[in-house]
Amino acid sequence: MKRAWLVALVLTACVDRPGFDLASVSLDTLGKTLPTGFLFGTATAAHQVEGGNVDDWTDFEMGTFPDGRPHVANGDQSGLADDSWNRFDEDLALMQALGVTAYRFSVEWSRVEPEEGVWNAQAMARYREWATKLRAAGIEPMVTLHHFSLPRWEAAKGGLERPEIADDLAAWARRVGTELGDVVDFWCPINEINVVAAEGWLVGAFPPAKTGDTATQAKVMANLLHAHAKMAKALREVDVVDANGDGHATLITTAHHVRIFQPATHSALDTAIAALTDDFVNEAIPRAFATGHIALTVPGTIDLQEDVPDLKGSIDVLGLNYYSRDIVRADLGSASLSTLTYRPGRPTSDQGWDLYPDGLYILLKRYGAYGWPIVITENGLSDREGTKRSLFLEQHLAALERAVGEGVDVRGYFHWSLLDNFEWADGFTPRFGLYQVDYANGRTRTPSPAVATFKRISQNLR
Ligand code: GCO
Repeated sequence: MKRAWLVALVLTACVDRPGFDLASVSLDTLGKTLPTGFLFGTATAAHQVEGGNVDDWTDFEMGTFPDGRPHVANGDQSGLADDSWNRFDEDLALMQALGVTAYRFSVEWSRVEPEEGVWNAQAMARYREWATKLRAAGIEPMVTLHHFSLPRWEAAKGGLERPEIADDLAAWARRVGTELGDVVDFWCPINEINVVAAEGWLVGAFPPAKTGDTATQAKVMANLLHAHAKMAKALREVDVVDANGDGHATLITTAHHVRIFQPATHSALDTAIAALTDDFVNEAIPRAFATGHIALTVPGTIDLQEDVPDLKGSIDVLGLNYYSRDIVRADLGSASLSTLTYRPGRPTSDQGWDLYPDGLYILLKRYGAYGWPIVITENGLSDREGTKRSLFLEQHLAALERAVGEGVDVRGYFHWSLLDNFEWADGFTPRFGLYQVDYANGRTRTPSPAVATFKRISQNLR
């Protein structure tokens, strides 16, 4: 017993170990050892910033849970959001002031295909204009094709629960790839397969707001993995123009949400459930990309096995979205088998998320072993006052640079986000922007202190 306790302690200590000395992070040198051409950018998603979108989220935002609570905190609706649809030039100028070399944004399916088979050429032309302007400004566009929202007509057919969603998303990818392929090389077919399934079918915080339906949660993940494989194939077929001349007409990534999971106690049960959670959330998806076999298992609740040979080789780059760490307490009565908490006394974001830069280092070292080049497709925090973002940025970049120094092939970092925006079920309260948006006053954009930090780091990059 005593020995087991000691082993657990040592293991936990290992997980915690690579603490780094903050004093050693210097803005004079931060980023200087990153590879030439490192993509240093920001990320957004259409429904969160554009404004004026009409999709399944629009309907969800107007709804309530059975107990009367609004689906979105404070009854917020995305509405005009940041009005970025009409302010691209202004936002591009903000990016230039930051010194970004890349920008990840999503193309909103409901805008371009508002009714099934009915295409809005003007909307597509606007996205084309954006990609063209970005490229002219020396900013590499990365385009996401599904970032949580679906056209109403697609949701009405059954949305992500239907296996046919894979073919519909592939047709969508084919269309966008055909239209934008000569100005876009870098594609992210689907954002956060694990999150969209968990929030929609386990937690119930996203449409269709189902809870504890782990069987459908797994099915949705599998449908989206099928979709990814088909979307990647379609993009590679239609996008044959190498827009930036780097030898790749297409680079396919994903935006995989990863977290650090640590057991709340040294008990065998907490330890086992933390390991299981880690495997399901963090590993199952990259493993499917690596092997062409989907294996989603949670003892007693989920058992889904499928061969999808086309998944193997369907990413060129592994994109990771990293935000925080969870402390896992076994809770065998709940559908996820666990309750997630945060360690007390830690620095946190406004939403209480543990700010844990070492986690980025740990995960980069781990995912580097798969052999794909890695891009951090999202990393950020809610910080309304703008007092923590600079340090957050410095610490996470230092963690990344340390992993690169130890041989991990990391090609880029995208900060979430360029602007404050509509944070899904949490509405407009959390503020993720490098630029703060004043929603009561013309949606004016004001630089947070981290803008200077970002710019400083960008000047260190080659
Ligand atoms: C996600 C999304 C983003 C979020 C961001 C902050 O991870 O949920 O990709 O749309 O806004 O992560 O929570």
